[in-house]
Amino acid sequence: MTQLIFLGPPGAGKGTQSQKLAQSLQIPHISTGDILRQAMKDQTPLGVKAQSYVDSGELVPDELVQDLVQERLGQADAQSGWILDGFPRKVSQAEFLAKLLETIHQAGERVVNLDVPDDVVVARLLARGRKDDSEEVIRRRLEIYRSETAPLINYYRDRQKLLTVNGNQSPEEVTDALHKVIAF
Ligand code: B4P
Repeated sequence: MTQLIFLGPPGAGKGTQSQKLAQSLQIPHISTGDILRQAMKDQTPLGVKAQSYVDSGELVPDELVQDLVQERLGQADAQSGWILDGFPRKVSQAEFLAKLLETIHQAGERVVNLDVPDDVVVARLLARGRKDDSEEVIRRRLEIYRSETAPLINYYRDRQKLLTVNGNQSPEEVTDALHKVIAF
């Protein structure tokens, strides 16, 4: 069963690559960012609560994303594998996920870290121009990445779950490199 977590700074290519890989492996692509954006668009209670955090580049409170991940991983199509894109984003979320996977007897997750320098991700996000891709918000998201998310690299390395891929190449080259590392 393939269980993959994508890690990397905003704009590293997590969404781009994890979506493609999920399609080729025929397993669900679970993006907390996409789920939150859809909820905001539909103005659901989750979306209303998440809006100000996402717009300013802050992380949405743990309980909100943890609940949605727990619910999604419990669905029928996630019982034979999944790719998590954007979760966990901090150590408390990683600890929550570890406990959850233990409870549902799915403990074989591996973590792909997409490595891309700051100047490259800023250029990519400015070119994309999503609502939360203004220069000020991108700067805040990078700060939060460094303080909250980057510690997960050591967290998963210490647990022998970490695979690293150079994300600073063309999307096709990143895809090839990804297929190679997950084949082992
Ligand atoms: P996300 O949707 O996860 O936003 P992201 O990190 O910017 O996405 P990603 O890294 O996938 O972008 P991609 O590279 O695909 O989160 C948005 C917000 O939601 C967060 O700021 C937070 O508020 C909230 N949130 C989400 N999860 C949360 C959690 N667990 N806890 C709390 N809050 C949470 O795309 C970037 C651009 O680069 C694209 O235009 C793409 O075409 C381009 N690109 C990709 N690969 C490339 C390559 N190899 N070369 C050139 N360009 C490339």
